[in-house]
Amino acid sequence: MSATPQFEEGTTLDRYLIQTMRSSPGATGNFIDLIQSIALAGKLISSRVNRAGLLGMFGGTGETNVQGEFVQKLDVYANTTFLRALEHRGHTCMIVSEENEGPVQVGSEWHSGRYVVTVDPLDGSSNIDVNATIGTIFGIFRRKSEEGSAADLGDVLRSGRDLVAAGYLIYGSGTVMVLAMDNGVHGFTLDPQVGEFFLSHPNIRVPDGCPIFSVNEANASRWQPGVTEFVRRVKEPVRKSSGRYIGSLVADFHRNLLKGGVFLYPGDTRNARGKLRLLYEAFPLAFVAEKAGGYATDGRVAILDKVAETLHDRTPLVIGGKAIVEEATSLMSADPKLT
Ligand code: AHM
Ligand code: MG
Repeated sequence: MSATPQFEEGTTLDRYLIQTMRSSPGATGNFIDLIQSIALAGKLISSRVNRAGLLGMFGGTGETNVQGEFVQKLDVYANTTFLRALEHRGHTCMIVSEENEGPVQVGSEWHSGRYVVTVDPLDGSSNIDVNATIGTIFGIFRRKSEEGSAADLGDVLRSGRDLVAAGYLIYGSGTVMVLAMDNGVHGFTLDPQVGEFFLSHPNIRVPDGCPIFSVNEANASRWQPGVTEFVRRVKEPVRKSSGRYIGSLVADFHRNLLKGGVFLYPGDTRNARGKLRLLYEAFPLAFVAEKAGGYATDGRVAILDKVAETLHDRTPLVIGGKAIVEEATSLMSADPKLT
């Protein structure tokens, strides 16, 4: 995917994709189909989220997922909707979802499809019942194995540097799809009356400085010294930083992407690898951050340089503006390794 022309606000997502891929040698249209399928899933999930209270979609199913977390009714709806939207167009061979223990087979024995998609179908789902902002996070790899043969775990257990695109949908006061590719990061807002995404945030760049820091301070007693020292520093009055934490990664990340700052969910003495998942939370958002001029680490190394070992690996995450993430990383990397 090579450099694209500048896009005017109001450009539809479809027009943006067609113009972008026109300048990409060897493009077959598969990638456009895939993004359109993700956008369709986003429209369906957004509509259901907006009517959740009326449709009796608040609350849990009474079950727990592979992570041992309570499954919400909307988690199930979002996962099923996302998988169905991607199933039938022949662009995807395998999907790895937070809600499924194993990789999800797409099409006939994973033989067709050029892309592998990782997804957190409904991130921040503990916020559903209180009408706070939630989202869908996705990452896209081009398969390593040959098209026409069965996809395998080697197509997804790989470095974050192999991502070809990533992004998220945020269901807040409006629904926005943020899409990152080699040509940068662009945001598209859904006009629910027209049923179309329009370019509303062209060429997003993370602002400098640290106007906002986001961390769950309830975990502070279990932090390592580097984390404690970093948070002490960002709270110094001279920094003029504000603390904001929703507990919904998409919402916390999106705000800091637009306004500047840092989000961290470090490992601690109870959870050495923190809470967030590598393949479908940290990798995609790290890709977005880097394409927008920001950065993401696990407190030691760049998130995108890590290699997934299992489908549901967890990782500490520090993400946001480049300088502030580097500052946190230099303090945190002096901490002894947690096991
Ligand atoms: P989820 O994918 O099951 O919703 O869990 C991940 C969420 C993130 O969105 C958020 O950053 C984090 O959990 C909040 O965790 P905590 O409540 O420990 O602060
Ligand atoms: Mg999540």
